Amino acid sequence: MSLYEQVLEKIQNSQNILVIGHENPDPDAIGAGGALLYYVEEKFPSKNILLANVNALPQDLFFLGIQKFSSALANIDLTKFDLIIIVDCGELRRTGIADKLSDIKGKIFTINIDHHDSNKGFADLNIVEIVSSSSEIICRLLKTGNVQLNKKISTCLLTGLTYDTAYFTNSGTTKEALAIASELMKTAADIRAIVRHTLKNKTRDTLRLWGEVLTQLHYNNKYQVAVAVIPKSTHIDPELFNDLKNYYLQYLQEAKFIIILRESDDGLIHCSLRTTRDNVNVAKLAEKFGGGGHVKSAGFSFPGALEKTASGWRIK
Ligand SMILES: [Mn+2]
Repeated sequence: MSLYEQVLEKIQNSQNILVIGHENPDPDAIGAGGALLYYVEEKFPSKNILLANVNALPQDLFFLGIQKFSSALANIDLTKFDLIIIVDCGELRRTGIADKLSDIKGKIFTINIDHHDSNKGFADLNIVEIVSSSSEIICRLLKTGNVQLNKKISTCLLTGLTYDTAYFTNSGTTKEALAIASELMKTAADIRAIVRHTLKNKTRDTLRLWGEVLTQLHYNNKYQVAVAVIPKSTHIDPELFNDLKNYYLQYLQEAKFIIILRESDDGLIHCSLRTTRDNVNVAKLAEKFGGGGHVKSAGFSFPGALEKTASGWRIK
């Protein structure tokens, strides 16, 4: 039996299913999780299924219409479930409840569905494929089960695929990803709603914040790296910051890779690394500092604060 068939069989044989995405969920975590949720709700109405996260559902994704969502994952009693499916998490800690999940190991069956290179397979059953998005994997899973995709499921999946390929511009934009996008369009995925709600949804304040960050962009000639700094005082919503690092800063032609340093309220500096170059692997750099991610998109965090100096910023 293939891994896909095993996942489908586990779902069929479970009554209470919990689907978890990574903290600060992005459209792929919610899209992949949401598609699973809709599939189970429609195919098995008598089962209980919940999509849960340690953070809130981003407003940009309300248009997906997901109702069975809880942002109280940290307080949920995991022993009430007989199957836990973790989507789009490169490492267990990305769930935000790694300790709780370690406690139930061997007691409750876990499935890990993900597309991050760094994923070492932390669950009882692991489907890790280095493809455009977790949504692409869920799409293949549902096709294996001959699931008739409808508008809700297709829109969820295309949301994840579109977002993780940076709207079909990054290296995840393979012929397979485009073929799946085309199939999802045939099953009524609402690409116009996806673009309107997740891309063309910026406010004047957002553009001004981006302007501030871009104005202070540093460039290091020796390493050909561009560094953007987002101090705590910017009060930038992490969601607004995602677009900046995933799209706009990558338009920079001269940089081998970009670094975004974001200071957060918890005394940490979050360092995001992005590259569009074929010969640069930012995951390796992130791993050196205890982080991880993809070859082209990775990150790590460390304790510290940003201090403004006459010539720019320094880390305290
Ligand atoms: Mn993803």
